[in-house]
Amino acid sequence: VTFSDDNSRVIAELPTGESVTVLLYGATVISWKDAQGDEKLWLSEAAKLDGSRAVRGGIPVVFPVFGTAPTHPQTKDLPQHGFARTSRWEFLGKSTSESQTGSAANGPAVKLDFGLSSAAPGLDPIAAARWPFKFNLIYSVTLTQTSLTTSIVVTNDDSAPFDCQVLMHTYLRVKDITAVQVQGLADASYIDKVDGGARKTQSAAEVTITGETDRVYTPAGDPGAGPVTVVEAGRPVYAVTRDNLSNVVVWNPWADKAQGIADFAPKDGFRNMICIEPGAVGAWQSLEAGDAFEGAQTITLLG
Ligand code: TA6
Repeated sequence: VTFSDDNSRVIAELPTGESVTVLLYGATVISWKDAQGDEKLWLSEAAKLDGSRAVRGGIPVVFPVFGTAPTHPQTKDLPQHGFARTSRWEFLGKSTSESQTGSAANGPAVKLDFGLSSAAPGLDPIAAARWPFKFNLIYSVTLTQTSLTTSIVVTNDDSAPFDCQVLMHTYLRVKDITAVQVQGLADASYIDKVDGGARKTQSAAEVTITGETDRVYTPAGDPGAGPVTVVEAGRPVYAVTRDNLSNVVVWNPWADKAQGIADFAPKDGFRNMICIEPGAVGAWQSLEAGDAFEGAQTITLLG
């Protein structure tokens, strides 16, 4: 497993060729390639990677608020999706599995750890000014030959409780959005943000994307319920499983919205992406002093 850690990103590669690139700005995964070098994430061609604004694409980390919460006293003054994705995280180090277990059965794996705390020099100044709680985040990115796992641990280091939301805003790459079906959300309740926040139930077994789609699903069963599967032209491509993240947001801006997003390029790039975003955003996670919240997603490559 090799690493290059210039001053902006960490790149890890497995001996079998798979790779992941994480920008320290936002601890944003900006690339995940399979052994053939095929990119699995969508990254806008106009994405800023210089720390001047949140990355458009890859896997932005959303914390402590999803969207905006104008009626929530603690987070109402925060920018959309919070400040984790606009802070410079610290690379805490890596661990590889073959050196520990050496078991071929599991295949090679590498885990990269990133940290952000209220005391961090790279913290977005907005955070300290508008969300003055003591906290610590550890974000881990684990690459294997067939999967990518991102997990987060939020710790309340304050003497007062705080509420937070967490979400991994994953932009999955697809060949043609019109040939995509999302399975695993049948019967799930959802909030339709394209229809004034109306509460609905997913009746069709598959979700298809035929226009702007922005839905916060709460699948039935426990937060670790079954996978959400992205099927393309009849072939399963990605399986997204969740650990302690009870919501899945499905988003595609479609043409008009993409046209209006300055850093969304090319403008027809909406045809090549679908956001499947595991998170804990349906309710506030209330952390008492010293409490911790942990959530994870695993994206498995199928077929
Ligand atoms: O996850 C869906 C969403 O909340 C959409 O409503 C849209 O705003 C998207 O996130 C992108 O948000 P951003 O702040 O990254 O432009």
